[in-house]
Amino acid sequence: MTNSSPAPAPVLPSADDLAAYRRDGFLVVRGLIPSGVLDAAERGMARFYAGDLDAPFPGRTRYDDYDWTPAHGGGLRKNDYTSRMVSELAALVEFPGIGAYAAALAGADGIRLWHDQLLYKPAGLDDARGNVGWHTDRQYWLSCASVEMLTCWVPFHDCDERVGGVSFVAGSHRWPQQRGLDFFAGDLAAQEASFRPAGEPTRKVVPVLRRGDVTFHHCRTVHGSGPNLAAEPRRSMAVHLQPADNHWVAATDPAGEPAYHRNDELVRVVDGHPDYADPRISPLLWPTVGT
Ligand SMILES: O=C(O)CCC(=O)C(=O)O
Repeated sequence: MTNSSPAPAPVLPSADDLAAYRRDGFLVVRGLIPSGVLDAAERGMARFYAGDLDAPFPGRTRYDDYDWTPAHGGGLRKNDYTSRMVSELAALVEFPGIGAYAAALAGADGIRLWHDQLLYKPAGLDDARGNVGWHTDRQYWLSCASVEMLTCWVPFHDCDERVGGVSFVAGSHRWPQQRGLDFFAGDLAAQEASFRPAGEPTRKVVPVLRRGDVTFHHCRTVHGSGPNLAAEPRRSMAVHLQPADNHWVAATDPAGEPAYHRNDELVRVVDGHPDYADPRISPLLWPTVGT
């Protein structure tokens, strides 16, 4: 006879949470991630920067085209797919509470990882080098059939505006897609002049988060973040998520070019198209095996 007790049932959104997510395009969830998972993620982040990888990533080197490398110096560090290389970061993105909560918000039967983004904002940077420009995630995911993709943003510590926490434009997931949005644009104030539809107020919210809290945001929600004025670097992981039935579609970007995502080159090809259900890149996070 084994002594193991079943894993606790994951926390799920209440009816009020679902209504708030649908109204605002983002939601704060308190206490979702246990401190042990965050402690391990901190170690995993340090191991990634030290080049201490558990697995060479299929189809790419440690750094990708848009990734931070030491040659970029002291600005924002953004590194994608790190959970496929470092086990502690895999444990964070695969923490069942994330996938279960996301499935409920997206109204999906299952949730797969789309990809992760490890983000490090150096301390005391009061210029644009640490900023994340206003953008939507959807603008980078046009080859995805699903318009209910979402992101769980996980800070590894307490986080607020002073630390350069993420700012969400409430209700912007219902706006038509705007021009002038760009993750890599540093001048947030200049961007703001262009992305707001005529007559729409801009209500920016930077949630105050305690360690263990996360936010979820819809893929069409405009968001960005300002400088980290605190004494410690801001450390976090964006876990980008897809409903399990998401699949590749032929689409064009605003410039009329075929829509492309880096996943298209990394996942296996099935019937001549990228398979966004390739478990090496996009494992099923919810339901977990045995659920
Ligand atoms: O970490 C940030 O400031 C921005 C993160 C982001 O763009 C995202 O989670 O989609």
